[in-house]
Amino acid sequence: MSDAACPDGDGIPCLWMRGGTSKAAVFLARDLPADPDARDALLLRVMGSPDPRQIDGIGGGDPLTSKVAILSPPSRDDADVDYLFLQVFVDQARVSAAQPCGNILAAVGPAAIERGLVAAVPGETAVRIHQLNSGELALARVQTPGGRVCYAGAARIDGVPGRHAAVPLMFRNIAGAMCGALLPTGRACDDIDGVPCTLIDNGMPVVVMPAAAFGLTGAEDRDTIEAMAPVKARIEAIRLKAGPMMGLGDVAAQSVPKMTLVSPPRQGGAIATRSLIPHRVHASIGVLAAVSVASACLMPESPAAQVAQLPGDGRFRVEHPTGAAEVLLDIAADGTVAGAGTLRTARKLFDGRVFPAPETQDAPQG
Ligand code: NQM
Repeated sequence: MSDAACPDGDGIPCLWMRGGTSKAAVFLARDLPADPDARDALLLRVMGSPDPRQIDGIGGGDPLTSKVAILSPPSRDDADVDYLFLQVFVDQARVSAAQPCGNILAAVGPAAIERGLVAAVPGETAVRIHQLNSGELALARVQTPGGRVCYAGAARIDGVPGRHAAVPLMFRNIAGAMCGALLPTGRACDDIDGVPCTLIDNGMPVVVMPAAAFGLTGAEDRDTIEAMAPVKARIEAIRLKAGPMMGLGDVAAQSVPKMTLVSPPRQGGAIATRSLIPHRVHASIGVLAAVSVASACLMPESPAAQVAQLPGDGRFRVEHPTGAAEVLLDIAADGTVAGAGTLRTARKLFDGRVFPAPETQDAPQG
């Protein structure tokens, strides 16, 4: 080794957090490059992308564990913190801000308190989160006995072992958050390639389709659907047509819309789902995706309504491959969804400094 300084550097302050059924690296905006291209290039090296195993980074080789949350002081008066969500693709050199993430949202309140952006009050701290991806506000309630974040608790969510402190999340005005309208085509059912689809955005752009249209029962597990290349190719062809119809433009390189197959509930819930996000099968379902699917259940022409068992109290248990996610819909007198809520848990997994892989000119290995 020569006498030249080693380029490893001092690392970047980073919190590694579980939010709901996902994991993310949480940063303060001031610790990252302000230029989005430089920031995204750095985040690819942090996560270890592109590489199916993300072996030289902290991503887990799965879209659900290759996520980033960037926090900054609030840019509007009615918020306590700004939250930008970024999906770092696993096997492509791509970072997308085109979707929000309701699971990682559960980690934002605790992280904002940990990093001193929000002052905790003894007992419970309400954190108003400005989701920069959609422009909407969410309210998180964080357990803060003695003025410190407490992650231990008795709440249980499907897809996460054990019990943890509850982080209730409330959403308002999320209809059309990413597409401009709840039903961007103006219809509750569109035919794409012979498949009845609901193109809906109640916080997350989702295409809702009957599992039966693909010869599936809707009870298949994640690996089974992952292995069905012809089914996945048909679903992707529908997605590429749905994107422009939803006002999202060419979605070939985007992580939205999500593609959700629905079938009758089997565990006493409202509906059963299997979601492609959009190329891998979700181990559960995204929070905001579950809100969109539950909202579709209320539309008689939707394939969701054809198989759903509507709850009497607005509590929709949206079944998924590892259990069910409960979504509370606040249904207005005219039948529209005025707001939504859900319960998540979150945990601080690691607080330290992350060391991005060096920049390389080498082509990624296959
Ligand atoms: O829909 C995964 C997740 C998500 C998104 C995805 C999410 C949501 O489960 O609100 O949380 O759909 O890519 O983390």
